[in-house]
Amino acid sequence: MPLEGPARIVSELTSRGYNAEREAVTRISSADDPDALLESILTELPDDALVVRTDHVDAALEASSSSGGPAASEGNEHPSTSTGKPSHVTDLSDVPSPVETKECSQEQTRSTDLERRSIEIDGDMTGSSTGTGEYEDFVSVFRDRLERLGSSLRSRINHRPATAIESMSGGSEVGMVGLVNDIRSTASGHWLIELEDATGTFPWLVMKDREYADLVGELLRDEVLAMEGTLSDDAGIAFVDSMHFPDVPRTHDPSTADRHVQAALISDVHVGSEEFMADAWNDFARWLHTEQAQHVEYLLLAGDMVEGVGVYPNQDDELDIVDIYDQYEAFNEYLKAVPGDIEIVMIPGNHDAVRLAEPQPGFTDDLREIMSAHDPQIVSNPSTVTLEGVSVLMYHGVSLDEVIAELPEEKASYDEPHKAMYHLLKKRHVAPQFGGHTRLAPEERDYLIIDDVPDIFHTGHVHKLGFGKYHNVLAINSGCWQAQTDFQKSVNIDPDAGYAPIVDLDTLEVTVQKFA
Ligand code: D5M
Ligand code: FE
Ligand code: ZN
Repeated sequence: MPLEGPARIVSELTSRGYNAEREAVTRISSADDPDALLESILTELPDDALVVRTDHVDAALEASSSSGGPAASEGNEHPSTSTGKPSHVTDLSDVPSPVETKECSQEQTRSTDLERRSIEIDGDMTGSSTGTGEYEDFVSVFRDRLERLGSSLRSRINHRPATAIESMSGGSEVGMVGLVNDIRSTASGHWLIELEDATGTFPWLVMKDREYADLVGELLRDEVLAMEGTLSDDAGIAFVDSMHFPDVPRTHDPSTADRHVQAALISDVHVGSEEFMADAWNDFARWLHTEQAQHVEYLLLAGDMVEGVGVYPNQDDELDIVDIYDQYEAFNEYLKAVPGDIEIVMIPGNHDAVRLAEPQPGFTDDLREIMSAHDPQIVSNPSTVTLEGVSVLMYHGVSLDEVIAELPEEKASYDEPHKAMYHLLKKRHVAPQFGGHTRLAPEERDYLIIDDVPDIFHTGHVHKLGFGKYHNVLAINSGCWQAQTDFQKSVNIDPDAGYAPIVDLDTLEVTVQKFA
């Protein structure tokens, strides 16, 4: 890697518990005697400082020139700093407390156009959960889903409520907007789909030789769609002529940033697991300090920060850190290795210490406090974060297991996770099917609906890297930082670990950096 100089400086700083601005690192590494300069900076650094900034470098340079001697002469007395060895940031002993770091990180600046940065959050339901777990809440969340997802469909077809269709005569042309209640194959190989709306249910038959038969394989229970067709002679069933999905319009024209700026989209760090890849993470963090990464100003983290406890049976056997709070403390240390002037936004996943049912609120205050060193924005799963005009729908991705299990291999597989994401975009819902892997928290409002078409859809969870475009929306599943677990070995999941997909926010192009 062409990072020798800056990478070594960063490594040295991290091993001593310091973070640094990229410009400061560049200046130190290009000094005549970087090691000596570094030592004099650290000597001069205020006790409470955790981030080495350019003004610290300037002050050290000035002090050495006004004292008449080169900084190098002081530095030589110090132990060598040029080991070049990767440092680990797990050593909690020499790193000051998170709270101090938080104050400090707020002062930092990255070298470039700070004032051009912007982050807006939409759909963060942290603190606004209304669910009581009662049956009525399920009724209201599904009613909200039908109402909101159905509204665009209702303007596209001539529709009738289920009860009105029941009283129409045989042979009539009909249309209905509803939730998929049931999908069954008939003895003769056709498909019977029961649609439900606020008034009742009605059965729709897809004949196996119709072009729409192939779409039946994509359907999930509880998704909202519209069907048009013809009533049978006895008016007891409708033969499907067409199906319509909420979908993303093909004409969707994504927004882009008006300068060259990048975001790293990652997930599934799994700190606390024996398989967490600390070296890969540290390499990634070091790379972020280099010139090659100078345009990376945002880091999005789509859940599973830590391994958690009791998430899966026998998970304890593979825990490196057994206490959940200790796991977050360690995760916080790993976050500190990321340059302080990169903006971080994160959502929880199924391994994190929040309720499993979705939407998942963005952590309680005690955990936020533990993770505060880098001052990340922590929002609910899912949430939409808009970076300089580019909207990114962040969702951890538990429903992808379901999409992959239910759909035929060629439509969704672990090898091409982005294609599974396409189906969620088509259904305009991040977790349509209720009652399987994905747990749904009953709320007054369905927070899992994809109301506005995002420019980027970012998920994780399945530990596979994959990206592609669906109707101009960039879908990225971001891999993980955890090597293969025993469970994954037993079911043949070969994770893509140690990759960081980097998105150009001005062009929505993706490059992938590998650190393992
Ligand atoms: O899950 C990572 C991937 O592995 C995701 O596709 C689920 C699957 N997985 C991992 N462990 C299990 C167990 N024990 N049962 C079922 N599925 C599993 P993550 O939740 O991010 O670890
Ligand atoms: Fe995970
Ligand atoms: Zn997960």
